[in-house]
Amino acid sequence: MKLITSPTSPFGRKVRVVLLEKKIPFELVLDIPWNADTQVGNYNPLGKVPVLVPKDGETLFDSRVIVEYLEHVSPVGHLIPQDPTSRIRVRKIEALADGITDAAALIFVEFKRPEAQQSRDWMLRQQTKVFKGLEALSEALGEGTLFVGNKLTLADIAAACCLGYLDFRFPDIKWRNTHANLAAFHEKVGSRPSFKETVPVA
Ligand code: GSF
Repeated sequence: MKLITSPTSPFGRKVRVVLLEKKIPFELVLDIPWNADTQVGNYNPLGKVPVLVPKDGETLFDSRVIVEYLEHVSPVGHLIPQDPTSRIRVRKIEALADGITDAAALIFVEFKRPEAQQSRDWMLRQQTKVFKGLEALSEALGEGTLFVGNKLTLADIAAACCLGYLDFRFPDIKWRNTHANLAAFHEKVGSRPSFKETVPVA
């Protein structure tokens, strides 16, 4: 199967980490959807990465649909628990982490527009989501070392990709100073080979 993503996409990173953790072989196709020569629109009408192209079967997007699919095709290293309560909790943490990432990505895109066209109100609105989201993420982790149970889950992967993205695009957000538990979590999960191999590069 082929994974189409950009080298910096936090959502693409989430899928790459899942593929690596589940030891599913894949071909990485790098495509930056903002570039004029992008082919992403041929696979996803929304023009966004990541996109998964299985050997046989339908092309899939977005990252949440892709990880659900990967969980079905490979029984190796389950990342979404079977038990409904834990499963919903994992997916909720994923939604929270993805939501923070989305808000941060929107700020980054807004920054790239000419200064006169940038909306301060819009950026502040997104910034509030990032800060409130981080508080909620920290509260959800509490004193634990992982988000749900004592085995790596999709919740941990999404959260670590989110924190890694903040480090990459917004090093001035000193989230480690305000959320020591997230710092310890990121240090531990980020040291896994799947995370080291997928660190975003500009
Ligand atoms: C978000 C994908 C996304 O925003 C998912 O896959 O989970 N909900 C989706 N992709 C961005 C790149 S990034 O920030 O990861 C993207 O492809 N943007 C191009 C555009 O035209 O918006």
